[in-house]
Amino acid sequence: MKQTTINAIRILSAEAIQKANSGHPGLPLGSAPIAYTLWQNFLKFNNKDPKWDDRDRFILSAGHGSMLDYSLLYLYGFGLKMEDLMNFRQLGSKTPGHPEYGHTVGIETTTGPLGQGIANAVGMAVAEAHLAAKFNREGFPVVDHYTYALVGDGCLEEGISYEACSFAGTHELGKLIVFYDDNDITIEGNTDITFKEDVAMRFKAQNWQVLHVDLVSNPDNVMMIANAIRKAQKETKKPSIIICKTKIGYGTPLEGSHKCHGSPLGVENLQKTKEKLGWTYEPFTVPEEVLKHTATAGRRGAKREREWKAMFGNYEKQYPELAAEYKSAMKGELPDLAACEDLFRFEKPMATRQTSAQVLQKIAARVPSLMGGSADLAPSNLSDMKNTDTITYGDFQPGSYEGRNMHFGIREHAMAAITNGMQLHGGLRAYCSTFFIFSDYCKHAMRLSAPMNPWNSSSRSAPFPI
Ligand SMILES: Cc1ncc(C[n+]2csc(CCOP(=O)(O)OP(=O)(O)O)c2C)c(N)n1
Repeated sequence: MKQTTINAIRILSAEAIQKANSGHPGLPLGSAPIAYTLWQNFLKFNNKDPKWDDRDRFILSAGHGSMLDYSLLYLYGFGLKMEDLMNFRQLGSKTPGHPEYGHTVGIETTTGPLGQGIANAVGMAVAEAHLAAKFNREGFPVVDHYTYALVGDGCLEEGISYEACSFAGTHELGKLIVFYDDNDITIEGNTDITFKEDVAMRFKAQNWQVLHVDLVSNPDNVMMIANAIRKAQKETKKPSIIICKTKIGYGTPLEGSHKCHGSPLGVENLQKTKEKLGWTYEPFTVPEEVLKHTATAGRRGAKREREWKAMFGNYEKQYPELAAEYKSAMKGELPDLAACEDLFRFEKPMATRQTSAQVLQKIAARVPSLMGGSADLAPSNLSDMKNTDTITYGDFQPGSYEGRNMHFGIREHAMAAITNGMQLHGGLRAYCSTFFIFSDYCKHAMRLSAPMNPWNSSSRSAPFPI
């Protein structure tokens, strides 16, 4: 069933794009075996409870390949129906051109602007590491999951990925695993015209584990992908990038060409693709055996959630206060800050950064899930949380992930997108700061946080309002 399921991902994606007469078939066709291996064998999820706290996160950073996401969400039972795939890119459908958080069940963040997703993934891995350090106790791995992201050449060309990946390597985020769909093609042609760097050396220099899988010489070799994922999981002190050599538009007459990056294949080429892949089913039809096969992954996840809940029940008995704090944090609960009469009470007129610092300290003391920092300007922005002049809430660093003060480094763009990822993960109230003038570097990530609105706890408790 392995091969038929990989081809189901490919054909569903290509058919939906053809029907919409718009979309990006190249990425789903080339990276289907990567997505299949991950979702079928590794990704921890319960499709009946898609917001289970301890699920693995999967982020399609190359958001233009959205049909990959939608085919997976259909096949792995997240509630998308075949007619949703048939309505790809139609107004009001659950399958918009790029994946949107809060709109389609199972989408962890809004992607499309290249590079944002990988930085969001770094933020989710930060959140996981912090919450694990804070809440896990011997025998109780309450927070214990991976963050996976799939990036293309575009994400790695974007400056934000240098910032975010440098941060991730420096902070030794070992549970972050990135797949690089290395197909040498972007919109204007071969990456040779603009992107020749040695990506492996770049990531090694940033303190990542670098792994390779050659899917051009070994098409659809699930075993090789699975081995790489296992190695990535074993490395706990470094994030991992699995550089997967792939062919854009695999199986089509246009494979390897930028012509299949962002246009439907065309009726004739779609037919030829089906013939090459041995796909004999009616349009928008998936054989029953494929759905039975993918359902096994759903059952595995449901079992893992049951086990997790049983473990959490015991944790609650042994650590009632910690468990209560965990539950409150995951629900995004806040104390009634408006009722804190002294919140905006100051003894004398002060510079705004000083009043801001005073308010921050008061909120930090009342909101234990508050976590954040600055892009190397904390002493000027006064954005560190301190509970006395000498004792702080600690720094988020390797070996002290329970620290609440972050040092983002001079990386404003990634800082804002990492903060989005931290908040999207759940369990935190994330903030970041810099001088107003430098906030221009944050704008793209700030723009994305506006429609996602993960800071709004009512949208979090009813996660998929649309
Ligand atoms: C910030 C940003 N700039 C430009 C684009 C437009 N765009 C969409 S896809 C793409 C090329 C991406 O190439 P790659 O990541 O290699 O994807 P593939 O060709 O493998 O599908 C570009 C430039 C974008 N989505 N985001």
